[in-house]
Amino acid sequence: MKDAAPQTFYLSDYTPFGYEVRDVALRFVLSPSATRVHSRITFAPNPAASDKTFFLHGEQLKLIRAAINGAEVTPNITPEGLTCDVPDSEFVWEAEVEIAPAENTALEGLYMSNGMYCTQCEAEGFRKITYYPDRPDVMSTFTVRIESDLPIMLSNGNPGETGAGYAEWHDPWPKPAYLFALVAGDLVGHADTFTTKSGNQVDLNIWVRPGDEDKCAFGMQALKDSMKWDEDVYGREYDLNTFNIVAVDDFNMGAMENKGLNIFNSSCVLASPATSTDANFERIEAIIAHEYFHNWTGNRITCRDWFQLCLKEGLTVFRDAQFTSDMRGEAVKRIHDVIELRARQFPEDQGPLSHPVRPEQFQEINNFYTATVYEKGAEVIGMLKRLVGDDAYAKALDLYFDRHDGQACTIEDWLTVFEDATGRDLAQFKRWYSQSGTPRLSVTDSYQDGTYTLTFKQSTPPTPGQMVKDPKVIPIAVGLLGPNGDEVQPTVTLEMTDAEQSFAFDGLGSKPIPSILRGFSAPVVLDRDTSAEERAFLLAHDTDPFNRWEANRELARTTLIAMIRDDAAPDEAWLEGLERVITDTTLDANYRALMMSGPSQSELAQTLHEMGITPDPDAIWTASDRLGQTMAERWEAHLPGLLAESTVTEAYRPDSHQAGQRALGAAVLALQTRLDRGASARAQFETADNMTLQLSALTCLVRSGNDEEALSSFAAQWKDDRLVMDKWFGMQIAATLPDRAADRAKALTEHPAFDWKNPNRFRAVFGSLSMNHAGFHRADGASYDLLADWLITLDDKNPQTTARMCSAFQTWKRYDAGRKAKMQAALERIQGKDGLSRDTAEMVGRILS
Ligand code: 0A1
Ligand code: ZN
Repeated sequence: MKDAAPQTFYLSDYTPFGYEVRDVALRFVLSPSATRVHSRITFAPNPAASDKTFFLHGEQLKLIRAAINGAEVTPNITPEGLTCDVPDSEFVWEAEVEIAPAENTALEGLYMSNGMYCTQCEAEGFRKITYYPDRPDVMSTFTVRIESDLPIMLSNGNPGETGAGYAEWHDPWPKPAYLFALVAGDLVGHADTFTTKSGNQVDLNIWVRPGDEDKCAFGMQALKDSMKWDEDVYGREYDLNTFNIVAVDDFNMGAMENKGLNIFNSSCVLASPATSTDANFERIEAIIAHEYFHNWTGNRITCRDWFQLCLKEGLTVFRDAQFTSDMRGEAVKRIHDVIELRARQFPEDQGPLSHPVRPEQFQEINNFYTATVYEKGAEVIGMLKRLVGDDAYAKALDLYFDRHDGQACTIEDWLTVFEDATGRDLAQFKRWYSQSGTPRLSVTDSYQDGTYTLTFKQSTPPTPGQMVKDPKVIPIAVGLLGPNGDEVQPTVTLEMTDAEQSFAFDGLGSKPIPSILRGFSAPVVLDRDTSAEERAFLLAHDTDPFNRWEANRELARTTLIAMIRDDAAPDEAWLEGLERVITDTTLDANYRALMMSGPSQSELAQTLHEMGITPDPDAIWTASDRLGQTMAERWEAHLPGLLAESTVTEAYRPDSHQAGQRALGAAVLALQTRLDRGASARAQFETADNMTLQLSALTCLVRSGNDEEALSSFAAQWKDDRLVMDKWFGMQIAATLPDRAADRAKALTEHPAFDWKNPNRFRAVFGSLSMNHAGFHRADGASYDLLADWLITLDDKNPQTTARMCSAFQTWKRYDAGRKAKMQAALERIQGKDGLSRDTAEMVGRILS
């Protein structure tokens, strides 16, 4: 109900809870529409708190009874929770509540998915299960008893007694309620074991619906690799005798790190060569690692309050990126991450949703699980590591674990650890956590008498609520190349702290060519007036693989912008340089594939916007298409050879070597399809024995517009596999010609398999529509209207997913007046909906502001 003004929460208002929780015992008697939850909680006054109000969160609960020290009490109940008079020394609170998991479509709290009971408590879902101080700084041990006639009943911690119709669990590690989990269903387990470095044997299990057993082996290996990696690299060992993963089909996010019982969106754990692409395998491996790594960075050390979300998420994303880098190669991982950062975080940071890595206010915390908190949060840690060096980073992390194990911490605690471990003052560095916006870094150079000087200027444009920005500490990794391509200055990290600052390099024989921001050493936009020759030189010679790729990307971007603005021809010299790279068989295939992929259409829109130019989605599409056609025609003679070279002859393996070959093959096939009217793609589609090849061929056919037959045969083959059908729904919208996207999406919403309450299916259709840049921005506003209609429908059932998907409109202000007005009208229509959720209201309000 959209009644009173929604409450805003502020970081500066933090106060500790008046009571400590000594122990929690829960008993669940499961039933779809009337589950009973009995709680028995020992509270004691918290000596560190002055406010002794006894407030327990609780939403949508039916209180059956409550007692204190065995005597019945009648608390004062509001829609948000309850208050009650309590003794001033330790006491036992008991409550019995009733909830209806089958009616819970928001997928927060205890809900049902295909007959299975499942929970999602982060951030504030536990309050929909029972009355509790649902805040991360209240930590306790939990004992759980589940009663039902389902064969598998799981909760956190170690298994206890099990008998007919019940199972007990005990988690000895104090945790906040957001890490609570319960699962019950008819599940099959894929079991294994892992022996920790100190010799403890851990039972591992991946629990899935019957029929999915053959899709667990990869996830299990990823889990074991993650456990070993965290021991080897961070010295962190697992701390229970059981570790369970459960796959669930209805889930709002990717996965959740509940202590000892990780719950995964099935799309993020189930994998098989026939049904998953190489990209799926890599993502699954990374998410399994991410959730596992949370055991230390998130669970053992958690957040004091939700403003500190980046404390666990930034660090855990950073750790999972290190893991993927070790498993699959550093350069390619870094390039992938930067592409993602620019595609998702930069638009957020430069638009109406911009917020600091550590936000200082929110209405609905679920709206802050963002690319800024996660990915920019990880970039901030990468910068910190680069500034202090690897050894100091390792020392600081050891100190962090020693000092804060078992605590709920803040960013101040985190930075103090680094200050204590290194003697550095991080006061200025802390601005990365408090100031939003993407800094712009401009650079000029000069050379005289053997001294080369780089002069940098930094500035950050204003963002909502933050008009003035102070200079940040920016680590700028730089190397210098001599005219013959030799590296005359290996990578050094310049530490920029002022608004404008110069750095000199002495003793050079001639003017060098600089390679700046190597490895993308800071999340900034680098402005440098560089000649195409210099970029071409870096494309040919840079010893830093990231910057070599970046030089190519810049050349592609410059060419595309000239094509868009002036209808120019693609740059010949660049295409020649790129041809040398893609035909260089000494280079990694993955890397060559990345070189072949130019900036996406939305990235070009972003660049134009940064240049102060209104992006025209149709012109961007036309230029991108024309460039593809030029490449295809120009490289026609190379394509068959490249296709042959990228053909994998061994049995399918989802490793980076084979994945690289297939990625190169897909890039080449896209060009070949432009020349042979889809003959090669059709042949590959028909003979493919793995999803990567099948889907890349189908994508080419969809892009060519000649796809009806292939789409129906794919659907006929995979109609019973929901995860593959998500791909089918999504790819035919994402890859189709722009003028067909909205109609296709509309038609697919009428397909019998369009189960819109399932977030994966909803996202497959509408996430893909918003990714088809020119299709989403169809000038008549058809896509905007369709998305708005469906967001209005979904909001009643699932506010969280609705709110997240509103971000498709976050860039509305950058477009022309016609499109802008249509997007504004769509947003206002959502905003005007009766009974709009708090989640969606906050998002739309911020986007429109
Ligand atoms: N902590 C999880 C992500 C997550 C966040 C919120 C959720 O429900 C609102 C679910 C999952 C992670 O970082 O993986
Ligand atoms: Zn996480």
